[in-house]
Amino acid sequence: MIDSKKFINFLKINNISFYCGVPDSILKDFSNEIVKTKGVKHIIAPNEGLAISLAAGYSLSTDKLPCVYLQNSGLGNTINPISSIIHKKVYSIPLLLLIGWRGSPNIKDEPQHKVKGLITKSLLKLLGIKYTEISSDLKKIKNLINYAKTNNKPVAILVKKNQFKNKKSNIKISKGILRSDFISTLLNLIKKKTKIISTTGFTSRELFQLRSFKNYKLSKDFYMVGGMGHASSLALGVSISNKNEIICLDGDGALLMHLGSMNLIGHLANKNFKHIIFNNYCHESVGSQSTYSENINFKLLSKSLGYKTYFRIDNNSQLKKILKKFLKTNGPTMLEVKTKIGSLDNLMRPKKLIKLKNDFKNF
Ligand SMILES: Cc1ncc(C[n+]2csc(CCOP(=O)(O)OP(=O)(O)O)c2C)c(N)n1
Repeated sequence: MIDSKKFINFLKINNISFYCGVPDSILKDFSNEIVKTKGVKHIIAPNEGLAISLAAGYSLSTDKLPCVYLQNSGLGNTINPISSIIHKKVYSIPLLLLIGWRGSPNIKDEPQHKVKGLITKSLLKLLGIKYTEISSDLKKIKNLINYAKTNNKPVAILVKKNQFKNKKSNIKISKGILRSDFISTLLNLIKKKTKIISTTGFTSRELFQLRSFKNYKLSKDFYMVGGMGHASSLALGVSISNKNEIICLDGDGALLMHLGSMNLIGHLANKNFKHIIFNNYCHESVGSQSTYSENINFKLLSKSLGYKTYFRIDNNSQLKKILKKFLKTNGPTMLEVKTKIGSLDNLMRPKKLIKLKNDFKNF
């Protein structure tokens, strides 16, 4: 097992002191450790493509090697800036990628990770990125870093599950209501034919678990097990050609990942579209790293983009009253729910995805 603190020290010795990326559960300990490390610059980016561009800008202004960390599911977001800016045949900019390798062969994982896991190495090869798997043999990594510097090319280190030691991190104290309390109340109030599209991470897992255990039979859900940041666009696509009420359950991290979807919703969505944001100011599902969303005014943002109304729930005492009002409005409407950190115990994961899809379509 690799100790994140020692690994970051090793990178420091190799003159790497700029980090940016999108959080990942495999790299949780690593990113938490960077936050504690003095003398480094650390930026949590809204999506992996932007992290690449930030790092490229840093490299241009300092001539030092930046480190970009990401889950392999975010490799898709990096392909454009890597192939059209960073690549040896374009501007030839060196980067060190640290990639959490979900779905790596022979390790049990979810279907959405299996697909990307199997093609991760091939994708890196296609992009011309030399890589190695992390190990305690730091000489290999040192050689890779030197290769990036001398050839002005991106290189990558792949990290499988449980390769970084997982130290306990302090649980943040936060205000608001529990996501699961909100979902239970919502499931009791929605109409029979309402469709819910839920975002990646704990939101989909909690919705699935509450449906399964409490046997709420009304409505059918579509769980975005992958495709982080795409729930609202998928929901918009469903709503345009469907008369039923469509509710998108989103996270602040996921919404910020592809914020352009809000503009489309404001511009195009019909009155059946309702957008709920669980704002806990962090990526709770992968370790509660900040999303920098404390200062966003979702009221002004949603109104300026064409949403008709905006509601906010801060605590349990307001929950039912405001939720009922929100459900009665004509969309596109936004409801921001200040959500406190904490999720159901023994969280389940949506299974039998093709059946779930067919149920959703046929409902
Ligand atoms: C493209 C991509 N990047 C990173 C991840 C890893 N990931 C899964 S859930 C999640 C956090 C989502 O944050 P938010 O939307 O705020 O929801 P919360 O976890 O707080 O409920 C992240 C970063 C991913 N699944 N896909």
